[in-house]
Amino acid sequence: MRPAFALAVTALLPAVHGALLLDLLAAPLTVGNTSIASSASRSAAPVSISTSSANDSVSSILPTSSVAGIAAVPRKRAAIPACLKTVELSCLNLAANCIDSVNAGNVNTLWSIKSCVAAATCYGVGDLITSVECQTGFIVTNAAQAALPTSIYNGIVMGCTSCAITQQNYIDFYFGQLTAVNSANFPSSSAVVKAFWSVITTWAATGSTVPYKNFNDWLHFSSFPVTTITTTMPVTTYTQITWNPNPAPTSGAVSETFVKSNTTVIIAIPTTTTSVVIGGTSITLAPGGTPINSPLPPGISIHGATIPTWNPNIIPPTSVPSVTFTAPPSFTTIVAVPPASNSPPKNITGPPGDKNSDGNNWWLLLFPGVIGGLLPADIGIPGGVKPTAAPPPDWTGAWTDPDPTSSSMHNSASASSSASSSSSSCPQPTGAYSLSDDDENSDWEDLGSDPDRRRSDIMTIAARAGRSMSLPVCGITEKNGNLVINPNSVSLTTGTYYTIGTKAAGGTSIVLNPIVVNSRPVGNGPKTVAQEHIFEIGYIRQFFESINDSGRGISCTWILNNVYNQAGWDGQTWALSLLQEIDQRANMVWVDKPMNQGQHSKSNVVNRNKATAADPPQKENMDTISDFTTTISVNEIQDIEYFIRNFAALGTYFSNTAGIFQATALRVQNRLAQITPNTPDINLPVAFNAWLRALLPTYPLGCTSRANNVFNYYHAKMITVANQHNNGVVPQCFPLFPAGINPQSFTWQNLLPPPPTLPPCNIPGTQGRLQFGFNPDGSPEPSVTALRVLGAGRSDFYGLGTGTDFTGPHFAAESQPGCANGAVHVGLSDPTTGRLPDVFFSPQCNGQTGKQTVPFSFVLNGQPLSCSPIYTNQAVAPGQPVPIRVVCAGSAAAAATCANSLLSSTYPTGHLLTGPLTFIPV
Ligand SMILES: *[C@@H]1O[C@H](CO)[C@@H](O)[C@H](O)[C@H]1NC(C)=O
Ligand SMILES: *[C@@H]1O[C@H](CO)[C@@H](O)[C@H](O)[C@H]1NC(C)=O
Ligand SMILES: *[C@@H]1O[C@H](CO)[C@@H](O)[C@H](O)[C@H]1NC(C)=O
Ligand SMILES: *[C@@H]1O[C@H](CO)[C@@H](O)[C@H](O)[C@H]1NC(C)=O
Ligand SMILES: CC(=O)N[C@H]1CO[C@H](CO)[C@@H](O)[C@@H]1O
Repeated sequence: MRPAFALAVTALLPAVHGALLLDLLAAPLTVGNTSIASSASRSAAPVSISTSSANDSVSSILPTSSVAGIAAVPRKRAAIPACLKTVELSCLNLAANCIDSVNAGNVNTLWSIKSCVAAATCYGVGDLITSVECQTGFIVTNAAQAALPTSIYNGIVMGCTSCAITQQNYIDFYFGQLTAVNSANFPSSSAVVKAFWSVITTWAATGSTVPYKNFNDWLHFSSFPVTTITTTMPVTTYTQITWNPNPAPTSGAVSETFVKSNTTVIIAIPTTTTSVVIGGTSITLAPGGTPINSPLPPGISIHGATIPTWNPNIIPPTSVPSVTFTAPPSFTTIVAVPPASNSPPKNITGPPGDKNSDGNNWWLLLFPGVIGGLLPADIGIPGGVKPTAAPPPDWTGAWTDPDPTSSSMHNSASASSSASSSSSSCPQPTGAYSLSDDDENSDWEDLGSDPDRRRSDIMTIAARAGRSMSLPVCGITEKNGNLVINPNSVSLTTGTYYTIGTKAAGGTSIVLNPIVVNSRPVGNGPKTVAQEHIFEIGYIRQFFESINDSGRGISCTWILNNVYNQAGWDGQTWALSLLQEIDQRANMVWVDKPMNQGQHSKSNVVNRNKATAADPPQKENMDTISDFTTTISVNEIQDIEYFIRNFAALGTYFSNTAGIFQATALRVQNRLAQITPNTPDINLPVAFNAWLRALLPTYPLGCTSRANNVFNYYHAKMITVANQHNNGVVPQCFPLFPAGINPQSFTWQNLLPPPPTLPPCNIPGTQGRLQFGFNPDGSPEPSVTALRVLGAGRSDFYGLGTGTDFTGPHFAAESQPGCANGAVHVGLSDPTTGRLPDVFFSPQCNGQTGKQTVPFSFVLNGQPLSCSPIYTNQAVAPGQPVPIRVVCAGSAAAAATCANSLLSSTYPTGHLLTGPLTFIPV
C-alpha cells in the first residue's frame, strides 16, 4: 500500500483552476472540438418543462353556476351526527343547529349565527370549527371569522351596548337560544350553564363580566380546530318487510268465523297451514288464521279480525344513549333516550309546519329507544333503518303498498319528485346527464389532484393556482397549506374526445369513438364533458404511500427530504417536477363524465372502491329508482343505463389511451431516475415500475367485474320496482335492461413502461471509492475521496461523481490528444463550467443488491469502455497526490495502445495499472 500516492479526486478540483475534465489532474481547460461524441448527446441536461399558455384555462376554472354532479359542492343539509363531538345534550343541540346553518355564504361569519355563538360557549370555539369543517368540507379558520356583530352582542346585553356581559345575561342568552332552536334537551341545572360561563371569564380575565372586545377575542383566540374529520352523511338503510294486508284474528281468539252472504263457516284457529272453503271459494290460511297468498276474496269477511296497520316509522339504532332526528333542509334535534322503562317518554316537536299522517307535528321517544306515534314523512334518523313493504313470497293478485312514500323516500331532499308523466309511450331520454359522484371518489386527492377544474368552493377561502398533489400520510395536505401546486394552469383545447355517443341517442351501444375536437365538446350538455388526465396525478400519492408502508420502511422524513422538499436539477422540487410530468396536455383527453376520473367509472377502478356486487358503483343512485313513470325516476334510469354502457366501454378506453398512459408513466419513471437520495434505501424508478406492475393487472377485472355488478344490481332493482309498482312488468322503454352488457377488457401490459435495466447494487445515494487497479508491485491503487453514485435520469445506467446529484461534478469524457485510435480520457467534469459527453457508471452486481464491492465499467454512448489507467508519477507539487490518467477505448487493446503511447511520450516515469476498475462502497 502506498497511501501517499492515492488520488484525491475531488481535492484536485479547485486546485486546477478552470478545469473542465479532471483525470486526477489536469486536462487543459478548454478542451473544445472534442471528437468523442456529439455534444448534443448530453442526457443529463435539465429537462425543461413545457407548459401550456397561461390564459387558456381561465374559462373553465372560474366558479360558475352550480355544477350538477360535482360532489364536492357542499349541499345544505341537516347536521351529520358523526361531525359532532360527545357533549352535554343541550349544548349538542346548539352545535347541531349551528352546523345545520352553515353554508358557503356564511362559513366565515360564524359569529353572525346566534346558535353558533351559543354553541361555541359550551362546545369550544376550535371544536365547533372542526365540526363545521367536517359538516361542510370547507377549510375554516378562526382568523377568517368576521367579528361578532354588535346586533348579536346587543341582544346578549339586553340593548346596553357599552355594558359587559354578566353571568345572568349569558344564562338568559343560552336558554334563549335553546328555546329558539327548539331544543329537545335543556341543562339539568343552571350550574351547568354557570360552569360554561366560568370558563370564559377565566380566559378573559376581566372579572365576573366580559366586555365586547374580550368576548370577541375569546371567539377568535380561545382555542383552535384540531385535525379535521371528514365524513359523509350516513345513509338511512332500508329493510324490506313482507307485508300481508289481510285481516288477522285477534290474539287470544280460539275460533275464526268466515261469512259469505248467507254462508257462515266457523273453524278453530288453525295451527298449521290450512285450506277452508266458504261458499265454494277456497282460502289458504297460515297458522294463526291469516289468509295468505292472495287478497281475501271479495264478498268474504272474517268476523272480529283486525286489518293490520303498517308502521312506517324509521327504527332508531339500538342501544344508543340519544337519537338524532333530521329533516331537510336543516333541522336537527338530538334527544336522550329515556333511561328506564318507567321514565316519561320524550315528546319531540318537528320543524314548524311538519305534520304526520295524523296531522300532528310531535312524536314520542320511548324507552329503550323506540318511536311512539307517527314520524312526519320527512323526518330521518341517521343510522336508523327505514322499513319498506314488499308482497309476501308467492303472493298473487292485487297488493297495495301500505307506504308508497317509503320507496321514494330516498329522494327526500327533492320535493319536486311528483312530476309525473301519464303518457303510456316511452319517455324520450333528455340531454342532461346528472348522476352524482360516488362519495368515495369525490375528495380522493384531498381537494387536489385531477379535477377538471379547480374546486370553486375552495376559492372563497384561498385563491389557488393550478392542479395540486397531496400526500396526507406525510402531512402534505390542503389544510397544512403545503400541497404541491402546479403554478401553471394547464388546459386542453385541441384534443381527442372519447365518447360512446350522447345519452339522448339512447340505445345499447358501447362502441367508444375517438374524435378530435378543438375545444370542450358539448357532450350531454353543459359540464358533462371533462378534460381528464389519463395517467392520474393521484398515482404519485399512491406510489409514495406504497413505499411508505411498513413493509418497505421508507419514512416520511425520507420522502420529504429526498423528494417533496428537495430541489431537483432545475431548482424546483422533485415533487413539482413529477406533478408537471403528469399535468400536461399530452396526458389529457376530453371524455364524457360517466367515464371520467374524479367522477365515475374510471375512478372506481383507480381508487379500488365499489368493488362488490352488493355495493356496486352508483348504488346510491340506483337505490332511488322508485317507479317507471315519474320524470325523476325515468331520467335516473336512463342515466344509469348510460352510465353502465360507459362502464362497459371502460376497458376500451384504457386500451385506446394505453400509449398516453405508458408515455406519461415513463416520464415519471425517468424523472424519478434523476433523483439521488441522501442514502441508498430504495431505487425509486425500479420501485415505481414494480408498483405499477403489481397495480395494473387489477384493472381489467376491475373494469369488467364492476360493470357486471352495476348491471346486475340495476337489473334486480328494476325487477323489485316492477313487482312493487307495475305488476312485475318492466316497461319496454329501457333498452339496456333486456339487452344486458358485455363489458370490455384490455391488455394491462400496454400501459406499463419498460422496466428500468438499472444495476441492482450500489444504487443512487451509495458512497464509495474507486480502485483503479494494481501497481506492478501488486499494491492496489484506490482513490482517496469518496464518490457518490448518482441518479442520471436513465433507465440503464447511473452516474458517478462528487456532487449531491448529477448536476454536480461527475465523470465525463474527451478525446485523448495524441491517440488517433478513438481512445478517450475519462475524468471528473463540472457541468457548470462546460459540457462534455457524460460517462456513466455500471457496476457488475452479479445479481446482488445493496452496497457491493464489485468491478464496474465506465459507459460512453451506451457502450462499456475498456480502460487502462496510468499512474503518472507526476504530482502537481511535492507531497501532493499523484494523478491517475484514465485512458479508455472500445476495446482493451485500443486502450492499452493509447496508454502505452502516452506513457512513453508524456509520463516517462509512470506505469500502467492492471486489473479491473472496482467500486468500493463505504
Ligand atoms: C474548433 O474548431 C473550429 C473549426 O473546426 C475552430 O474554428 C475553432 O477555433 C476550434 N476551437 C477550439 C477551441 O479549438
Ligand atoms: C390568450 O393569450 C393570447 C396571447 O397572449 C391571446 O391572443 C388570446 O386572446 C388570449 N385568450 C384569452 C381567452 O384570453
Ligand atoms: C243462500 O243464498 C243463495 C242465493 O243467494 C241461495 O241460492 C241459497 O239457497 C241460500 N242458502 C241458504 C241456506 O239459505
Ligand atoms: C306532546 O306535545 C304536544 C305539544 O307540544 C302535545 O299537544 C301533545 O299532547 C304531547 N303528547 C303527549 C303524548 O304528551
Ligand atoms: C402508511 C404508513 O406506514 N405510513 C408511515 C409513513 O412513515 C411514517 C414515518 O415517517 C410513519 O409514521 C407512518 O406510519
